Amino acid sequence: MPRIVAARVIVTCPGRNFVTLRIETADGVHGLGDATLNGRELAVASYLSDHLIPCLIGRDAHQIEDAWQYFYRGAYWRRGPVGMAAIAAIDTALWDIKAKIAGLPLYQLLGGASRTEVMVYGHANGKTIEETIDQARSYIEQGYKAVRLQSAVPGLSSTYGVSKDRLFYEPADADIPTETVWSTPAYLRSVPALFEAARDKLGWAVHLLHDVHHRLTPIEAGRLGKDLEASRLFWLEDATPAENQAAFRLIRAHTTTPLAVGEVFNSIWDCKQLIEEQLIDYIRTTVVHAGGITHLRKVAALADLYNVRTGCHGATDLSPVTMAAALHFDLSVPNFGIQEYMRHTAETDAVFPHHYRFAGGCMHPGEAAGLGVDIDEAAAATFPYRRAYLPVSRLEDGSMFNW
Ligand code: CS2
Ligand code: MG
Repeated sequence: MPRIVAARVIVTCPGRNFVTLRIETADGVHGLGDATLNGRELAVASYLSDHLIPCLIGRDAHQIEDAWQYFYRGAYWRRGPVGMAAIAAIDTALWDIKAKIAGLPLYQLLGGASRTEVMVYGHANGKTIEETIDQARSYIEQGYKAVRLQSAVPGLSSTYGVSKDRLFYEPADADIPTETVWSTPAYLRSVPALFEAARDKLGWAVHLLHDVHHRLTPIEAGRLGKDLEASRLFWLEDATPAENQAAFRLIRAHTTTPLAVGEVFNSIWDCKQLIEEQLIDYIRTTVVHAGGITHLRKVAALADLYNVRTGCHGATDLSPVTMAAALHFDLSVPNFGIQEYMRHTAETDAVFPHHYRFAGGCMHPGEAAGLGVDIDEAAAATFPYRRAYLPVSRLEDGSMFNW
């Protein structure tokens, strides 16, 4: 049996922080898992190094499900973003090892390919509606079939999803959280015009998406969904904070605009009601934040029973290890919807050489054994950790709000 003899956590910051777990077996096969939690990276690094790795050494690397159950039930304190990201990293690394030993690309161990390629969406954003649409046009020219649109809200000094840099959007931008100001009325006035103009300029063939990023009340979300119905969005994401899953009943009662939720979820329990009551259309849970491939497959299987499709999160704060694992999952899962793809920087790609490729609006994980991604530890060491927080958001009267 492939006994685990070593495991270590690699923290690197090629433009942004990433936390990677590397597990090695007695016969020299190694696997990688992403453990990055944006703004709280060192918490997961410690959870792995100080608490889980001592229990990993000596285990049979083939026993993936048992490892998952051991670290989930064995913690006593279950669920939560830190612990589940740590479990996710172990799970992903063990799947990488198992596939390498089998000499197969991971998707072959997940049931084989259910499609030839994975449709992805890119992020178009701008300071004006025109700038946003121009950037969307450039994505369409690159072959993207789906584009997310985020435009600056007039009157606000900054808006979620609108980057300073043209292509790489990284919100974790300061070593003490940046304070941003939010106005829901101004936002609600601006979004319908963005999508009316987008359909007018870009036509109806391209899938258009939008991320509300947890900013509305349920009734405001119902109103926005109704206002956007004529623009036929592919999805409206994170319309309202989802701790109260029942809140989506109200949104569902007011609009047929498809709803996507789940990037901040870390277990099936966070989305069980949303799925079983068909309150959403896409589940956004990801490999790195929802307990790894083993748990994500269970979320997808539940979703499949209720006509909910996958739409895995794929922002720049999820490392190329997650991107690779997600693409193997996406290629195989029966109820695939779409995959988010925010390109990493060249320095990140240099630290994480990988086989996945983009072409014609779609991606494929490649045919290398395992995940098809590695980490160049010498390159990683040249980018030391640098504390960086996501911003916080306040209303104009100073009340704390949702970023
Ligand atoms: C966003 C994320 O891509 C998305 O849908 O919600 O970029 C999110 O803001 C970041 O992952 C937070 O770290
Ligand atoms: Mg989002």
